[in-house]
Amino acid sequence: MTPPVSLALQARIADDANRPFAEELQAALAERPRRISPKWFYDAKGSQFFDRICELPEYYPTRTELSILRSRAAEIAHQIGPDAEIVEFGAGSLVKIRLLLDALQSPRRFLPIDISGEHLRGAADLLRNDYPGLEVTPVVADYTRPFDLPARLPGAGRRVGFFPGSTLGNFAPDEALAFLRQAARLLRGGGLLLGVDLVKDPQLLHAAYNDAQGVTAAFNLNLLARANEELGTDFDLQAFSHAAFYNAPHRRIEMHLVSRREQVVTLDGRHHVFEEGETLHTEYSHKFTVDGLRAMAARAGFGIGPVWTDPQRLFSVHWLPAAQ
Ligand code: AVI
Repeated sequence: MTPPVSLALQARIADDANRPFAEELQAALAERPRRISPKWFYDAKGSQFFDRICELPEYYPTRTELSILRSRAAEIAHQIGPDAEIVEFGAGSLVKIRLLLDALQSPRRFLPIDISGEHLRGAADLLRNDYPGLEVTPVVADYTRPFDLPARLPGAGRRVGFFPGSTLGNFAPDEALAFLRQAARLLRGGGLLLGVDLVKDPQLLHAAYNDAQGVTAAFNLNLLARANEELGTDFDLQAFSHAAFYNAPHRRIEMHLVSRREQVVTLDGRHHVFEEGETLHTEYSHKFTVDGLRAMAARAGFGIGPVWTDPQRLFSVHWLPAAQ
């Protein structure tokens, strides 16, 4: 016999894997203004949408950062030095880490950190095959919370963090500072290679988050589809629309899901009323100035190293030495 929907639903929410998402969404729907962490974008479908975003003509950050890493690889490798241990925050783009590894002199170890063990294992296996001399040590952890790294390898060079893609911009300012403070502690005596998007013409920014093909809209709305699938919510996807705009005083793109009409959404038996025009805020994407980023890094305990940008100064890659 098929169990009643409410029982099936309770079973799904009670499922340990779904509980953190259910708890955070419940809290987000109850607060005003409503805000949920962008980390919930990245289920398998969301990650595919993000890969497509990175290829869009309007979305300049990925290709611009890649061009900087390619053209400045030798200078970056010089800062890092030989026999380094590279710590990547997030099991990110294999293209970017390969660019770095290919430029480095005898890198000793690669430590990707990700909350998803599955994601990590995939990234680790692919790299092990192609870099036989490199030790790959995946670390399953939420890098936005306190955690520790395995002890350094005897005789290894600097421990260097790699945080590309302007993911730092997705944190709220206090979260970004907390992340940098933790990175400075973990990378003592080494440094952080950090890619961040720069403040620019708001029209360019607007286009990057409102692409003509609607991929960013689908990425945003997928959060609701994921909730329906995993948590049994009853979001009507037709009744919400994607909104992304540049908030100039805060130097950030804000993404929201806007209710197109008055409606009620139910999660685990709790009803949440959306008025027409009410939003669920899903993402910040902060844009930085070089000086602003350096000031924040200094507050977190980093020194100031070289910064590399593209000729149009769309994006920046920073070398931030970490004190001993
Ligand atoms: C992952 N992150 C840096 C992207 C960004 O630009 O903030 C996520 C994204 N959101 C919409 N488009 C891309």
